[in-house]
Amino acid sequence: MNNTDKIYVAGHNGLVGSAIVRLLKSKGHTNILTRTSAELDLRNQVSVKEFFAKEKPQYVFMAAAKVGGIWANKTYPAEFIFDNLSIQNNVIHEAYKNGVTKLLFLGSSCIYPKNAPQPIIEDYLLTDSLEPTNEAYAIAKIAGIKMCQAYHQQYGCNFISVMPTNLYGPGDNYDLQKSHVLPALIRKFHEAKMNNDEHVTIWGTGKPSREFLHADDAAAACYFLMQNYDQPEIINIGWGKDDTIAELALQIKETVGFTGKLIFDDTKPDGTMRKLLNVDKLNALGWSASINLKEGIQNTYQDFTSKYDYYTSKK
Ligand code: GFB
Repeated sequence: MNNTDKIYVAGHNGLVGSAIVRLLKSKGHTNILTRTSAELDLRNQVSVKEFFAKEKPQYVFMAAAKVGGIWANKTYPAEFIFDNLSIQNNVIHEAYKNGVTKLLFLGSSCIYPKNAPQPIIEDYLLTDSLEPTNEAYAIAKIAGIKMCQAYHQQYGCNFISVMPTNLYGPGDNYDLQKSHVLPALIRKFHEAKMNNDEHVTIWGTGKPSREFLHADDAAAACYFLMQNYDQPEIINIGWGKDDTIAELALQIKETVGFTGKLIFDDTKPDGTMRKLLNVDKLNALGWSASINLKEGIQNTYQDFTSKYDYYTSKK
């Protein structure tokens, strides 16, 4: 990828897409193509077709997706499957039609079976049933992987698929219902501290574990793989360490400076008990993560406080 090559970052306002744009700019790339969802609805086949025909990007980071935490996935499965299938069908197909040199498709660790042996290697894809709370989203992502592989097999397209673990960082969604656990807990602890509340409620038992990777690390891995990985087989992106939700809550509590108690609401779903990725394949290529969870939480908390007025005005 040369600095003047035209690079389309689909989903540039999202958590990973915005991190990819920051990274590309810092590396000196000057021809970055972006469109907001208001400017280009990626679910609309005709609009995507016209966009690719006019702009002819050479590289595509496919980071556009409808995403959300456990509650959003469980509550809106139809939207998760329809929006994601439509977005990826349109972008991947038009990338092929318009001769894109290389496309990187972002999947998710939830594509693996609910009870996969840990840490999860890439070969476990489609070996058992999925976690029910996010089955619709996972099926869409699996379809995206298979589509990239089919276009590689039939048309020779260099379309790769990467599977990041649970991501967080600046630019995350801090909505209390629809977000993922880390941004939700940052907000809950912050508001509890401001209101002098006695406790914060954590969904589920606190026993499930998650591997949390900072979005800047995820973007760095995507950038590295765009330049160093040309295989149709999927590749995991993570850092090889996980924490229980209870441990995460304690770390966020400390960073925010909340002094009250934690209450676990076991009427809320735990989801998958563990989904730690095996990242041997990525490490062997020469890339590993560098932002530890403590540093990442501090950095994300700063991002949240800088946007707090925006979030409370939407309440
Ligand atoms: O991050 P999260 O929503 O998604 O939840 P998943 C992770 C764990 O944190 C679950 C618990 O066990 C939740 O019950 N949790 C505790 C909370 N308190 C909260 C809270 O206030 N908010 C949230 N959201 N969770 C998603 C999938 O699964 O992960 C997606 O639904 C995707 O498809 C994404 O794969 C990466 O890790 O369970």
